Amino acid sequence: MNETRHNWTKEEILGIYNKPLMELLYDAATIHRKHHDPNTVQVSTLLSIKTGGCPEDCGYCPQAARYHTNIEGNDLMSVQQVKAQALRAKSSGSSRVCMGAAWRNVKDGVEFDQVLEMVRTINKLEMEVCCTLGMITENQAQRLAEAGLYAYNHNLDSSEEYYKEVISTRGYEDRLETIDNVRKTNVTVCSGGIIGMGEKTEDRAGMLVALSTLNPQPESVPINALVAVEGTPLEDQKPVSIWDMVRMVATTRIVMPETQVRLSAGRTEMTREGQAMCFFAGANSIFAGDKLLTTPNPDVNEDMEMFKLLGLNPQKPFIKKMQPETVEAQDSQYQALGEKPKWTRPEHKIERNEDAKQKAKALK
Ligand code: SAM
Ligand code: DTB
Ligand code: SF4
Repeated sequence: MNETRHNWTKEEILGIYNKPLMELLYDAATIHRKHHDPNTVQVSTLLSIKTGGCPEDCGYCPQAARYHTNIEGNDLMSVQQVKAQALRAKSSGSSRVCMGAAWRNVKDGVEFDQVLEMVRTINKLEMEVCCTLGMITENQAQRLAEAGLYAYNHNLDSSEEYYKEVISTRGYEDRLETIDNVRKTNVTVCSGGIIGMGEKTEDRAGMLVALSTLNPQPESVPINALVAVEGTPLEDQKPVSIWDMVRMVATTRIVMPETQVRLSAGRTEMTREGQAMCFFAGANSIFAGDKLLTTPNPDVNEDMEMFKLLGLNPQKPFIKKMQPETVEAQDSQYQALGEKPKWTRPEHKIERNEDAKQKAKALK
C-alpha cells in the first residue's frame, strides 16, 4: 500500500473516498507517517502580483473581468514591492512565496522579464519561489527555471468532464500541456483543484485520477474549498462540508503518498478541529497570510497559535529538493521566442457563466 502507483482507477479512488471515516483516516495517517514528518507543515505565502481583469471565464474566479465582483484590480507589482512582501512573509515563518497573476497565459515581453527578476530576487532570499501565471510554453518554463523558480502552480481544478461546466475559454488539455512543459525543466509541479463547485464525488475522483496518473506525480497538490464570491457564477454554492474536505485530503494523501497536500482556499470557514483533522489525514502545507489572492485567509498569528496548540512546526525551505541556482538575465541561455501558441478556446456555452456576464453588463 505504500508504493507510489500511477495507475489508479476512478472506481478504486471512489472506494477509498467512501470508506468508513475512521478507516479512511487511519489509512491516510499511516501512509502520511511513512513518507513525511507528521508534525511538520509547509507554510507558503500567496502574493497577487497582477490582480483582476482576466479574460478567462472560470466560473469560480473573482478576477475574471466579465463578472461583477468587488475586487481591487492592480497592474503588475514592482520587483521592490515584491521583495518587501517576501521579506515580510519570511519573517513570519513562510518558506515559500507563490506569485499569482490573473493572466490566461504568459506573453514574452517586459512584464514577463519583470516576473523573471522577481523570481531571481526571491530565490536569493533563500525562499522557495512558486509562480502561477496561467498557461506557459516550454521556452517560458525554461526561462523561469533558469531564474531560479522552485515550483509552478497550474491546477486541473476538477475532472475533465466537470471542467467543461465551469470554464469555456480553455480546455483541460491546455492545462495538461502546461504541466508537461513545466515537467521538461527542473521546476517542481504544483497542481490540484477546487471542491464545492457543484461537482459530483465522481468528479473529485476523476480529478485525482488525472493527477495521480501523471508520472511523476505533482510534488504539491493544493486542495481548495470554493470561496463563493458574489458576482461570480458560483456565488450561490453552499460551503463545502468539513467531512468532504477531510475525505478529499485523505484520499489525495493515499493516492499520492509523497506529495505535499496543501490545505488551500477555504480555511476561514474551517474550525481548528476541522483543520487538525485535515492535518491528521495527511495535509502538510497551508497558505498563510491574511489574504489569499483577493479573498480573506486566517491571520498569521492565529495560524501560529494553531501550530503551537497542535505541536506543528513550519517546514524549512529546500528540504525536499535543493535550492535552484539563479542565472542572471544577461547570462541567460534562452531567448524570448515571442511564440503565439494556439491554446484551445472551446467557447461552448455555460448558461450560468453567460447569466453572470449579462448581470455584470447590466450593472455597469
Ligand atoms: N490565472 C492563473 C490560472 O488560472 O492558472 C493563476 C491564478 S488562478 C487564481 C489560480 C487558482 O486559484 C485556480 O486554478 C483555482 O484553483 C484557484 N481559485 C481561484 N478562485 C478561487 C475561488 N473562488 N475559490 C477557490 N479557489 C479559487
Ligand atoms: C491554489 O490552488 N490556490 C491559490 C493558489 N493556488 C494560487 C489561490 C486561491 C485563490 C482563492 C480566491 C482568491 O483569493 O481570489
Ligand atoms: Fe483568470 Fe486564473 Fe481567475 Fe481563471 S482562475 S479567471 S485564468 S485568474
